[in-house]
Amino acid sequence: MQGRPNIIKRLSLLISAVAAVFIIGVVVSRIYFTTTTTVTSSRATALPAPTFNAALLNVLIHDSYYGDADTNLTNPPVWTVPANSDVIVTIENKGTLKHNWAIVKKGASVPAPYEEGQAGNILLYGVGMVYHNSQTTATFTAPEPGEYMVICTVSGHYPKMQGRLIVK
Ligand SMILES: [Cu+2]
Repeated sequence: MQGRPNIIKRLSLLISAVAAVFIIGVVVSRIYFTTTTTVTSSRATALPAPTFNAALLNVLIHDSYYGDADTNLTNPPVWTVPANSDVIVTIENKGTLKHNWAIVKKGASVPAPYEEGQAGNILLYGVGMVYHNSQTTATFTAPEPGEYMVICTVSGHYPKMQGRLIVK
């Protein structure tokens, strides 16, 4: 029975220690929060501006040519983008047929007329099919500087349907 008062004594000591820590914590946090409200932004350092070199391209499609006139064969439309840019291309198909916009690898020869899927390895990038009366947006990284042929890969649309992409 002699240990009992000891335990009570220790418990009360422990409780008062916890209470003291709690009270000190409240006081310290009050001081801390009231004094930190006056912090100024003079030490904020400016971050370097993000480098995102975006280029926008708008491509208009009719049956079956790019741009405003059915003269792609003699006067192909030219789209120019800066080197090392992230190109956001928006393609609007105002025709009644499906079309697309595909970049041909530099130096590759395109069979004329081109049949869909033919010589598939000649293509560098394609936006996929754009159906009639619809619009699609795609992104690609500009290939190395130079001039590229752009074709519609729907069977028989090339060579009537073509343009040029210039990266410089
Ligand atoms: Cu087409």
